Amino acid sequence: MTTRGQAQQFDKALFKASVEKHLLTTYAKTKETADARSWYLAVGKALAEISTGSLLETEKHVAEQNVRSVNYLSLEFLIGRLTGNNLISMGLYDEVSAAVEELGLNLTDLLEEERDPALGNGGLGRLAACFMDSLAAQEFPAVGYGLHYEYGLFRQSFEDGHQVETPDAWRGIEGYPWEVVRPELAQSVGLFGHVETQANEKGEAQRRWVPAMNLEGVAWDLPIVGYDNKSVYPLRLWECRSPAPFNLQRFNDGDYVGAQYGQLEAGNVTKVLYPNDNHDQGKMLRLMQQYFHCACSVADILRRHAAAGHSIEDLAKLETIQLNDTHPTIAIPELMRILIDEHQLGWDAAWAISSKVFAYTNHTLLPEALETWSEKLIADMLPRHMEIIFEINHRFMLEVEAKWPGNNEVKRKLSIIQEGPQRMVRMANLCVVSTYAVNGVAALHSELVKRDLFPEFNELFPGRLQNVTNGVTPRRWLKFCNPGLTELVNEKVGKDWPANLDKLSGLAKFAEDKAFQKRYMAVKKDNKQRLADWVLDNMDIELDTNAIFDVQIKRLHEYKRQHLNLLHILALYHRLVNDPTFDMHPRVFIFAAKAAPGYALAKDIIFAINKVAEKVNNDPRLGGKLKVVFIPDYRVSLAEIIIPAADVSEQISTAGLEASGTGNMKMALNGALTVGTMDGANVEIREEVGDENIFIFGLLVDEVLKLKEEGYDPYRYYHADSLLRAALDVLDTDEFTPGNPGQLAAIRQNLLEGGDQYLVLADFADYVKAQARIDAEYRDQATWARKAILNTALVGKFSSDRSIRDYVNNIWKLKAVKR
Ligand code: AZC
Repeated sequence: MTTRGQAQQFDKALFKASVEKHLLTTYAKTKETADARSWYLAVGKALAEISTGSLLETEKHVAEQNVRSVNYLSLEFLIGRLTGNNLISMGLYDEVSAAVEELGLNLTDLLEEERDPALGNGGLGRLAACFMDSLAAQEFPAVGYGLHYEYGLFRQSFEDGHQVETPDAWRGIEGYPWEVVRPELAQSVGLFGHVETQANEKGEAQRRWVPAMNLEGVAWDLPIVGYDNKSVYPLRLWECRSPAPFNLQRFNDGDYVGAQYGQLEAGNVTKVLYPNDNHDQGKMLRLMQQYFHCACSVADILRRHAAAGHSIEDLAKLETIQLNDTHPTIAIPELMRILIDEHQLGWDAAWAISSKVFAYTNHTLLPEALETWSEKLIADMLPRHMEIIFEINHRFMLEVEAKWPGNNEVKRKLSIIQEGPQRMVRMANLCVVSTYAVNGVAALHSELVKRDLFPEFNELFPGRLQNVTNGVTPRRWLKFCNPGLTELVNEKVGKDWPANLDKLSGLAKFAEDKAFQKRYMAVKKDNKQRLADWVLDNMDIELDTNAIFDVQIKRLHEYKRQHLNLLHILALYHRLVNDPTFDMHPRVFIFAAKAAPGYALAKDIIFAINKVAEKVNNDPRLGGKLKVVFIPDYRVSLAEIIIPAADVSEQISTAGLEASGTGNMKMALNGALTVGTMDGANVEIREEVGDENIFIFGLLVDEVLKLKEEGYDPYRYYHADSLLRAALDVLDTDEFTPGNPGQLAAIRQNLLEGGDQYLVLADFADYVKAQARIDAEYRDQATWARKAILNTALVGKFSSDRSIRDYVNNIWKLKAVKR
């Protein structure tokens, strides 16, 4: 087979020499003193030598083509381990495996030495990583811009069932072998201070920001290696270094600065990733992170643009900036400031450029995740930006007045500034007003964005609000993580599906083929064994691979309803213990999830699942039919083991609240059947795989709204359903916390007295029914195999390559640059 990509130039002897050189000179180890970690580091460095070379060549090549690029701005990139994935993209997996074997090493073991770079919280950050992978795979010119956090998402362990958080120093002492520092790209970032008016060269009044202090932004590049091609794009992460010595004169001019500086000293701006998913906390240091990220990134984009010889007037022709949620919104006034104050463009000329540069992706309808910043905070930290935001809003309000004359209600609703005792800046409104495209992340979500979140904006700016359904990279989420299935698929549909996932549909014709069903299920069994081995080694729990592996892996959040899953487990437990006529196929319920450290109920739910697990896993009355496993420290590398082993994929959010979901796509691709609500991308997964091959339950979006409007009463369901009552009431006893009744009562209390905001009780009965269908259908292995195969075959749409093509064709308008 002829290999393309990086593999062409690979020379095994040279590579081995490079590994040995790095072992000695970079990591100061001899072959005798080297441990597995130093070998992994040396292999990583040797590979990074290749990718860094390609990165610089790609950068040069793209700049010479005078083509349009996308700049993906995100506070989070949850990339996961790079070594295995990059080997696959470089086409070097087998070659390097052979090379390290000659050095007396095992590649699989070496890969385990890599610590996940966990520079994101959940779906939004992982999506950014899949998108970078798909941009590089299809060679659409792109730069990813993020932050170089010293500590990624906290590491999670359990102490007596409670979540404990510890810092995640992902780079270790030696640093991360794949990254390379780019000192020549450093940027200076101002903060605080005041705004002056000066006369410019033409004698006009010109506003100018005089920051009170400056931060230094240092660029680190991680290579995003194009699959089976020679392009490598940068993921450029900004590290904040201690600011240059303080300007005492300015310090003495304004006393408020001193106060701010004290806070800054407390921590470097890029010290740590904020651990909130779908929740906005409004902390000053977070705003500083956001501005620091945007200022460095915008400056770097303008630097590239100028270095390629382009004029500022052509910026929107050559660059587009995608805002991953509102976290990088401050990039908008930052670009306006630079255009007006530094390039001395008039407002209209600046706006004409800026409003054609930015596009915005909305990832959530949850009100607690929609960012607002206090006007005062922005005005203190970024006084010129606040002026610009006011001006954008002023002009926008004139547009609203023209469209709806005299309608103050609509003005209040749409205004970027939210009035109140404390005026707040609504970042989502600023985005919708200032961008040329706004997209939701699944068809249903995008409809709700138009219908419920931004209906007037949709009227005012027809066509601006769009949909791009999310996707996942098939390289990491099938080829890399599931070698068994990959081999089977290669045999049936050929080897080019990782670059064209629609090819998987060729599997459908084997869905009824008994021999193929057997082989497909044997692969699943092997993957379940791999997970069972991991669980035995790390948690000392034995799992039966004949059981149904039922998986819910995602951040812990009430709207995702891990507690609905728990109530079902409690119902099964109740029936197994109390109803001699009840039988079920053995099932293992697998959870993995981190809870935001400040989210008390989410932590209560983790504790409850852990306590229930302790009891049921050791209860002889259950005859081994029920096991519950909460795997600690959920991360990308764990997902890579869990997902291929899943039989059932739990996607059970309250309808209307999960914008898309992407774990649902990964599990369907790996042959798990979804039990899910009509929410997010579940709706489109059902469309693709067919209603017979998915277990849909629960209230629809409009039924949820109607029920809430009518006045939802959780007690109605509690009184009407004895199984539900049993499941809830046991939480008030000491069944799972012997001697300590009431330790799990917060969940029951929240659902009953607390009003059950997420309608867990309303969906319980239908969920139990869907689960019973799963139990029945799994017993017929041929039927189950057929359905699982069809899931793999029919989810080609959910490749992030397709998502990126949707962005490219409908929003960014890029052309591929093939190297
Ligand atoms: C998530 C959504 O909750 C999830 O449904 C979606 O699949 C994912 O984004 C990618 O689009 N949102 C977040 O992680 N965070 C925020 C702030 O929305």
